[in-house]
Amino acid sequence: MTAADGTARDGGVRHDWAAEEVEELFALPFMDLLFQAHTVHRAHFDPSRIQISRLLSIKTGACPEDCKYCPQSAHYATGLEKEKLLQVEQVVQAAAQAKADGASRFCMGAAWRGPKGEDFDVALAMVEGVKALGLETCASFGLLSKEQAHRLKDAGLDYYNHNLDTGAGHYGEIISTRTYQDRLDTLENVRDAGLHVCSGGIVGLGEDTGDRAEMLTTLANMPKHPDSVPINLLIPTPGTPLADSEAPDPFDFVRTIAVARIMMPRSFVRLSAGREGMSEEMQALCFFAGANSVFCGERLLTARNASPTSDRSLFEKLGLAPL
Ligand code: SAM
Ligand code: DTB
Ligand code: SF4
Repeated sequence: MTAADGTARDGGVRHDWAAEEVEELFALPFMDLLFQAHTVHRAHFDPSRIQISRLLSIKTGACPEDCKYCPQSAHYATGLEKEKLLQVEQVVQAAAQAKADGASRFCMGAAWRGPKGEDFDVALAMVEGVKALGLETCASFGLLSKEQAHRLKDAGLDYYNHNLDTGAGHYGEIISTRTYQDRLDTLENVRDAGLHVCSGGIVGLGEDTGDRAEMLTTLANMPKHPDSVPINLLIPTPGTPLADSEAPDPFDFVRTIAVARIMMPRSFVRLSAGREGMSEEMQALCFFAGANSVFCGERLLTARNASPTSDRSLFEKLGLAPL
């Protein structure tokens, strides 16, 4: 929709961000940026509630893709024990436990370029089984065709996670086995099938502020903002090309959350991978900046997550309750 001032808005939500304007947000004095982000956050959300998802790797390791950050890529010797596709009952059991632990959404990830053959039928049965427990369902299975997106929707899938990972200009430094356009096409297929979109990226891939601004601009200028925007902090994994990459400045990470919140005011912004190594104060700053979703549970897909005990204690101290 085009507003009277010529900008593309939908009920106050913009889809016409210019990269320079976004870089200006990143360049604001830290306190001004946080104040603005928190104000936007309060206008759209109860700042004391967070959405909690639980992850499970349904198929681990031996992935044909060469994403330079990933412990599961077959291109790098990360020492990860690869596993066959789990059985439907194992996944449904894990989902029931996640529900008992307070998760509202169960996200199944697979180390695939995209789903294929019989494995896809099994994955569809997993979605059906998890949905039947009354949980929201999410899948992260890689590239999807239009038909696959529709089949997932029909099986009861609510959300599909597929990240842009970084800005288009930096992308070629990180992945060579699939293009940026492949990712955008998958997101279009997901959106067109009526699934909720979960898409974000990683901070710490050697990108600069311009690359971060470019990624957020691409996300916010989509026909509809992703419902969920995961911002991952790189978990450096020995054996991957990014194992020794320099950790980003923590305040730059918080800035990325804040800018995402301002640009996509109605989306859930997820403080995603990397919480395990973050202080409580750093996490609190991220929540203040507008993050209102996390993954809980001992593990993410293969990496350790913040422990459930430390999460319980942190959420209590901050007065944060699950949605
Ligand atoms: N194979 C599917 C794909 O790539 O779409 C789904 C699983 S993949 C592990 C999902 C996302 O996890 C990636 O897009 C990336 O953003 C994130 N991720 C993977 N390894 C990571 C790491 N070491 N640190 C932070 N995020 C990571
Ligand atoms: C997302 O953005 N982060 C999650 C989920 N989507 C699938 C995955 C994080 C993976 C971290 C590394 C690992 O556990 O292997
Ligand atoms: Fe495979 Fe996904 Fe890891 Fe890339 S991020 S190597 S596609 S599991």
